[in-house]
Amino acid sequence: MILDVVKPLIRKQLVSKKLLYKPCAVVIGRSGAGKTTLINAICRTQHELNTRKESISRNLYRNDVGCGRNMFSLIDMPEIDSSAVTYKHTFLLREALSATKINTIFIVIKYDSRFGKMIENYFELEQLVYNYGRKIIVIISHWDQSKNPQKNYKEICNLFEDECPNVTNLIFYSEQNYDTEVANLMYSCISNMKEERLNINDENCFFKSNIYQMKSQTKILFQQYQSKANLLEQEYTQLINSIKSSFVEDKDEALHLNIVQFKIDMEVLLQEFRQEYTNAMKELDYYVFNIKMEKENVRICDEFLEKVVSFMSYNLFDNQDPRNLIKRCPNCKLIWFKTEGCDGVTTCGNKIFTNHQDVKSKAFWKYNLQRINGKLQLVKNNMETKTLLKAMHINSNSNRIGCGIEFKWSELPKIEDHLILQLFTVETIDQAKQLIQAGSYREP
Ligand SMILES: Nc1nc2c(ncn2[C@@H]2O[C@H](COP(=O)(O)OP(=O)(O)OP(=O)(O)O)[C@@H](O)[C@H]2O)c(=O)[nH]1
Ligand SMILES: [Zn+2]
Repeated sequence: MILDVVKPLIRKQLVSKKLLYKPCAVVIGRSGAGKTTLINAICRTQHELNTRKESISRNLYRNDVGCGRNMFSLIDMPEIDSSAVTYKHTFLLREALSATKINTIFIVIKYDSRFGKMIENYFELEQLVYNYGRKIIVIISHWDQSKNPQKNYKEICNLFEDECPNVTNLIFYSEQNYDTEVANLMYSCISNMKEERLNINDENCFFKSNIYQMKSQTKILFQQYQSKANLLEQEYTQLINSIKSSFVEDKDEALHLNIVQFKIDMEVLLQEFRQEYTNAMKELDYYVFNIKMEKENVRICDEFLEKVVSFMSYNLFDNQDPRNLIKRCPNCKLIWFKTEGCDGVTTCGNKIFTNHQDVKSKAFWKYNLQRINGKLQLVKNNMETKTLLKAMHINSNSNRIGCGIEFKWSELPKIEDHLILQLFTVETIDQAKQLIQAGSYREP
């Protein structure tokens, strides 16, 4: 076997399973291991590299992966530095680990020619998630620094097998350009593990010495946030229940809009609370307050999403459904057919654009959500009947096309069913789905 230095590798090749929900994994690593670089690359995010800020700006990030064949999200853990295992670190770590259901824990370890260092590094991180050894996958980063990857690959695999039998798999990668492959390898591990809510409580010895009591004032403010968030959730739940049981043309789109808008409203609420209390609290109180709110935000949005998805006639996480794969650019209206990364941030274009225009266009939904006399309601938009201009594969090799703006793929409405039928020259959406499954769709 000839090993390519930069191409990612995996110890045990797994067959990816098709999941009908969007799985989530957490990524842990010591400062400098390359965690942020990895997440930025596959999620197309732009979190600052190597920010050793002790500050409150550190958030509980959950990022949608924007490349590869499958949808999943990653929670970025706080940088961990053995010399500075502060209360904040452990608090954020604990909250992040238990914010949502997790399939996999990725531990990122920087390649070191002294292999013992990597093992040491592993054990140091493993203790944070000790009870969940079965969920751990090790990612060896900086793989380009190996002088003899073919030999080292075998040696490292054997070493981990002997010293850390807990670890069921190893991925080797370096930052060069193989984002899609890394995302696919990560998904193959994730999809073969169950999702579960990790139960990390104060009794866990690691956190014991760091118990902190939230001040009663902070508690009250957090409860205020909670009750506002719950009210919002009730309001939206009422609306989706009424949509479900009444005659609404294109229920799927109306329901999808509710998911997108609910998330926006929840984010606005979070921002309001953040801004209002930044200066009112001591730094540590504010830090805890902020993370607690973020966690609550994630939990409530997940619950709402689960509810709405169950009301829809197709699965929003099915990566073979044309309604998830074909979207219209909100700016230039070009229709894209996407076989990879149908979730996170996408650029309208088949090539990287150098002159980014900052165009703020809004996706055009059939409906609109408005508060009329204080009541949240679904209002129909006036639609022009859309005709098909042209459709392109987003990874097509033809000349540069598209307008270059960025948008979040999963937050755009599906295109009209009749256009999908026209594109695939079929009679039903199911037939289009079959063509996609068979891999026999070609751009017109
Ligand atoms: N040669 C090489 N350098 C890398 C690789 N991945 C990341 N780096 C570099 O390593 C440094 C640290 O990367 P980060 O992504 O900031 O590491 P981190 O684990 O997020 O560290 P914190 O931000 O402190 O949590 C950066 O300068 C990266 O450019 C890699 O695969 N190969
Ligand atoms: Zn465009």
